[in-house]
Amino acid sequence: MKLYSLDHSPYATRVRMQIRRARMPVAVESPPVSLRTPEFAARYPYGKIPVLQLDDGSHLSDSWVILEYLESCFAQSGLLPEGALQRAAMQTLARCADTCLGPGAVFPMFAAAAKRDNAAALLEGMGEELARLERVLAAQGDATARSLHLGDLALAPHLSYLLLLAPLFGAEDALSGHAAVSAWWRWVNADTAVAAELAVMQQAAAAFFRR
Ligand SMILES: N[C@@H](CCC(=O)N[C@@H](CS)C(=O)NCC(=O)O)C(=O)O
Repeated sequence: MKLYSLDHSPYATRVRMQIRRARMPVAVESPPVSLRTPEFAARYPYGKIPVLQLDDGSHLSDSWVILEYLESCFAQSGLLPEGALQRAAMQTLARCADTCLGPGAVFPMFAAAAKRDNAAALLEGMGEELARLERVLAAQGDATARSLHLGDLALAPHLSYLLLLAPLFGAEDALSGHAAVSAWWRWVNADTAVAAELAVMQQAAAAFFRR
C-alpha cells in the first residue's frame, strides 16, 4: 500500500501519524500527478489528498475513510477505542475539527494569510471555535487518563495550523485561557509519532507562508 501525501496537508498528516505510530507497512509518497489538475481528478475522482493506493490497483480517498480502513487492516495499532460511547467521543473530536475548527477558524485564516487583513473577524471566529473546543474537551474529562485515538489524530493537525496562523493576525498565545485545550495539546504532543508528523507539517506550512 502507498499513501499519497503532501507534507503541508493537515488531512494527510493525520494518516501519516497513524502509519508512523503503528509502523504500518505503508509507503508515504507524493502523488504521481499534481493535485488540482484534470489528471489528478481523472485518476482520483474525489480530487483531494490524501489518497491510499491499494495493492490491487484500487484506491481510497478521504482521511477519515483511510484512517478507519488502516485500523481495520492493522488492528493492533489501538487507535479505535472499545465501546460505543468512547467511539462517539472519538468521533466528536474528529467532527469538531472537520465541521467547526476548520471552516470556522483555520481555513478563513489560511485564506487571508497572504494579505493578513480582516484580523478582527478572524480572531472572533477563532475565539468562538476555541471556546467550543474548550467546552467539548472539558466535558469529555481528563484526556490524559485515556489512550490516544483517531479523533486526536484528526484534531491535532487542525489545531497546529491554527497556532501557526493565529500570530499572523496578532494572537501570539491563542490557547491562553483555554485550560482543557492546552492540557489536551500538551498531552497529544507528548506522543512522539504525533509530534514528529506535526513538525513535518509545520515546517512545510511555514515555508509556504514565507513565500
Ligand atoms: N475531507 C477530506 C479533505 C481533504 C482536503 O481538503 N485535502 C486538501 C489538501 S489539505 C486538498 O486535496 N485540496 C485540493 C482541493 O480541494 O482542490 C479529507 O478528510 O481527506
